[in-house]
Amino acid sequence: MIKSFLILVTLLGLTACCGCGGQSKAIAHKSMSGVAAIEQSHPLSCSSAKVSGMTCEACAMTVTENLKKIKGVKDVKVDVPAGQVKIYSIAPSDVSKKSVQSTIEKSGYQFLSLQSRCN
Ligand SMILES: [Cu+2]
Repeated sequence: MIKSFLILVTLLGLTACCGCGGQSKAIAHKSMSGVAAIEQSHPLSCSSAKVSGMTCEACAMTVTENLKKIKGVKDVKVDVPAGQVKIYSIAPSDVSKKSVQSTIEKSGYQFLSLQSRCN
């Protein structure tokens, strides 16, 4: 009884961590399917950032939306548990450490590192 109550509190806490409420999940799912829509005929370059502080899909949504404002960035894929953010852009030079770092930090999370490849 006590255990299930704690789990419920944990779930509620995670859902509400950005103050986005219950709708954030549906929105996040929409953006995730967008990754699959990347044009296969014209491969995008992928950069990978390590980010600390993201805890739920609303965090992922915030980071995704803000990174997409960087010129040349076509898509963003966030792995919340891994703290990894994949940034897909037309050219590798579209994604600079400076722009990614300031965007992550303005979004309210901690920027750790940026790699110019995803694997
Ligand atoms: Cu969150």
